[in-house]
Amino acid sequence: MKRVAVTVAPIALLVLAALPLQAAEMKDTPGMKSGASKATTEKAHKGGGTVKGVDAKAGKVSLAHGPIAGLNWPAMTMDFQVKDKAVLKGVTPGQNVEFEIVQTGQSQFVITRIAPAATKK
Ligand SMILES: [Cu+2]
Repeated sequence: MKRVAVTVAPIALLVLAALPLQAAEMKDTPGMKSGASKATTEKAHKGGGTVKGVDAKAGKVSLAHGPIAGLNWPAMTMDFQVKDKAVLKGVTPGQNVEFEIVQTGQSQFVITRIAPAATKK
């Protein structure tokens, strides 16, 4: 019994010693950045769509958005609350936009950034 314990311990130490090294490697790898913040609820999900309506006073925008992979959302039209009403400045119905959504609670989302899509003028 004792022999088993003695042989297992050094292996466990080796594994523990290797973990910080792996973490450091991942940090330096380009393209791993988004994966690093996956666990946080503050992660911003990027989407694109068309503005259907704007309520600047209420800080709301209605968007016909495309699928949002990060949230497993299909394309749909829905209303969003914006985090800061200032981001709605210059946003008008009919505009093609790119935006970022952050989840603030269960089934609660706010738009943190919305701007005209970088396409045709
Ligand atoms: Cu939606």
